[in-house]
Amino acid sequence: MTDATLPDGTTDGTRAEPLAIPANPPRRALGLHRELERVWANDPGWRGQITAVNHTTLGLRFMATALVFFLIGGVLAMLIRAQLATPDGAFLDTELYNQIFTMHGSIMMFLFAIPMLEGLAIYLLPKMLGTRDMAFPRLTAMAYWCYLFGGLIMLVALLAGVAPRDGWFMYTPLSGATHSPGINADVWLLGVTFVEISALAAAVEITVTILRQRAPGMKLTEMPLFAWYMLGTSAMMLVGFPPLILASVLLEIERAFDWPFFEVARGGDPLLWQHLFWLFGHPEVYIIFLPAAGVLSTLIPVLCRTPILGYGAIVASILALVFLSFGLWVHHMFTVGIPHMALAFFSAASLLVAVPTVVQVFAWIGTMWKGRPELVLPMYHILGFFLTFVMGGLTGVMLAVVPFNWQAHDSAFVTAHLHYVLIGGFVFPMMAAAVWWMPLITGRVRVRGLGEAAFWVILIGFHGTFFIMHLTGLLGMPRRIDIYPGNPEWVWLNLTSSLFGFVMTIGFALFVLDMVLQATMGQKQRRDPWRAPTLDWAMALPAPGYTFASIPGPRHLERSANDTILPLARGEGLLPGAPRGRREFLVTSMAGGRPDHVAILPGNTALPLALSAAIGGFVLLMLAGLYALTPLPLMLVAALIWVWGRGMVRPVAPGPIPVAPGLDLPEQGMRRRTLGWSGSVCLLVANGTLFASLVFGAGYLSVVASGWPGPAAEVGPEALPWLAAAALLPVLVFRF
Ligand code: HEM
Ligand SMILES: [Cu+2]
Repeated sequence: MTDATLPDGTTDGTRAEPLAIPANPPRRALGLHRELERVWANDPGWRGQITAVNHTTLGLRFMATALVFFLIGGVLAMLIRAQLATPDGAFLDTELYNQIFTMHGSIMMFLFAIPMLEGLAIYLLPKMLGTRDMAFPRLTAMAYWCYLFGGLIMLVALLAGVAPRDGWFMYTPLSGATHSPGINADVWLLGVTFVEISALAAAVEITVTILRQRAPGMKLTEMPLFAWYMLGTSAMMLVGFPPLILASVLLEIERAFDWPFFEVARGGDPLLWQHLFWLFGHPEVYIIFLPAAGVLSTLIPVLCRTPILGYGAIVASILALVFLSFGLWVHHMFTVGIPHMALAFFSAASLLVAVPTVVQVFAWIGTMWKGRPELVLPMYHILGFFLTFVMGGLTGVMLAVVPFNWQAHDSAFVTAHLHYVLIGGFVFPMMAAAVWWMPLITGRVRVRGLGEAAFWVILIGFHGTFFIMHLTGLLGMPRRIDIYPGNPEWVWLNLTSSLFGFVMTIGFALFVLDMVLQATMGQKQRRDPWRAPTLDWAMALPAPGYTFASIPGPRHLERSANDTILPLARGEGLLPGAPRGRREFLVTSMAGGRPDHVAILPGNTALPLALSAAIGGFVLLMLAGLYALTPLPLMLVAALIWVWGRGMVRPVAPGPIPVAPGLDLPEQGMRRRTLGWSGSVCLLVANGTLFASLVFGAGYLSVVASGWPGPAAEVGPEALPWLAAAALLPVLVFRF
């Protein structure tokens, strides 16, 4: 086992002095570019569509697909507003209306917001951190296909009229087999869980890339704030998604095999679903908010030409939000008959979470105050965020107060609140991000005018639509009703709200048009238009798939992005080019960012697509009720995982690899704490949370459910060990 030998003879992680790594001799940039393109490019033609594993391609795919789902969710929203424009509704019957609002909410939360932030992180993080790709490119590709297939299954169900219809949070007993016959609810349970495989995979990727692949010399405490936000987000995903995956599996087993987890009469309890759902659901809103806040913390200092105020305080508030948001879930259940002590605790905790959020808001305002804000389009969207999100936050504080919550629960006031925080806290920052990074993606700049007009139309349309819904809610209008013939006091308000809804839709259409025009006809631009300091701009535009011709070293981190483009393109950084014809990048130590070893990545492959398709086969057989056939795709999954594992075993090149003058590093085969090791730790955390949720469920039912433990299920205890053994089989095959 050889340790990394640094030019000063020290080994990694033992010295605090700044890392001094000499530059590599400069080479012809074009030669380097060609060498790297040969190794990193996607396969040509349609093959490239199915075998690509590169983060630039996949990040863009995630974002483009999420945008399409946003537009579909927006059309459903317009159908909702059209229906609510008049008391007797328009053309939707109750069944269809229920399917439409359930799908609107589910699409926006699971198929738009989460994949959009994953796509942004996958596209940006390697560029911002100074590495060439995400830690596990094949996993990124599998995540994308699982997302796409899961989303398509739900979309086809909507078009076939069998979409879920029990609301985006699918409360039992409504979503149980008795009250929700047919496959509608199963589409949600299996479709959303399919998509969540993608989210967990992305969370593992993001965590490991941030902790193990930063440019040499980039300490954890000095990394771009966007990386801190994404680290907090991915940690929350690893812990927050398993409770919902477990709940969905339990409800699907109850619906398919009649095991009573949520049925009171047979020892279950419907509130168990609510606890497990909101243990995921509340953290999810911060999983959506944090990346958006990360965008603001990245753009505001650049647009104000001054360093951000309170880097440390912002990092502390991110960590506080990560922890606090797992202690609030009951504020979604204040009306279900919770003991007053618990109500008081969760109400106080829900008020408390405003503190770390406000710390960030004041840091941004303070930065704008001490800087010279430039009023360009991204700043418009940032100001739109401030106005809308702060209003949403304030109604959130109102809803955290139990007596008010008891009045407003399940009313249009709550719908208004959630749109103020989701559209204000996520969509506006994402629009700012789109305008900001479009030049990096396309190598083209936009023409002023259309985007600015779109902003104003969206802002006015949004507040016209949703501010009024606070009022209809306070006037007693419940959410999720398709007609309201007996309430004349809601008529004008709803009509006005719907008209503004269409105004907002026109605004979003203009925004998308502006982006399409920029991508197709915008003026070509080779350099960063914002004069930003972060590494994501230290490359020629549009960003190449391999990102850096040589990995930025400590000297490059101290200079502005524009000044480092050429030295890096000429190979003066570390590990220049691809002399061994392999996809290589550096793995660095977790805290100090000291170079540790060279990782070698797999190339283009269709394996991720095959694996996702096999999982999709299992989902479709479950939906069709062909349970006896389901072991077939599962065996295929196990076989493909085995092939995947085989692909990770590589011959070890003799001796360390030269990455810079006087600095040779071992490759991954000679290291124990590889990226794979870090990835397994992340998976163990998610697994541990899944198990903890199971223990929570058993504990909850044994304490609360009157009929627990209920009559023995058909599949008695004697079968369980065999089932567990069967579940272990893929792991054992993979391990050995
Ligand atoms: C594009 C403009 C949008 C409009 C006009 C809109 C409109 C609406 C309306 C009127 C409802 C209430 C349906 C009802 O209770 O009967 C609703 C529900 C909902 N919306 Fe939106 N929405 C929009 C965008 C979004 C976005 C961007 C998100 C999330 C990122 C979102 C998430 C939700 C959720 C979670 C629900 C609850 C669904 C349920 O009750 O099951 N919406 N939306
Ligand atoms: Cu909440």
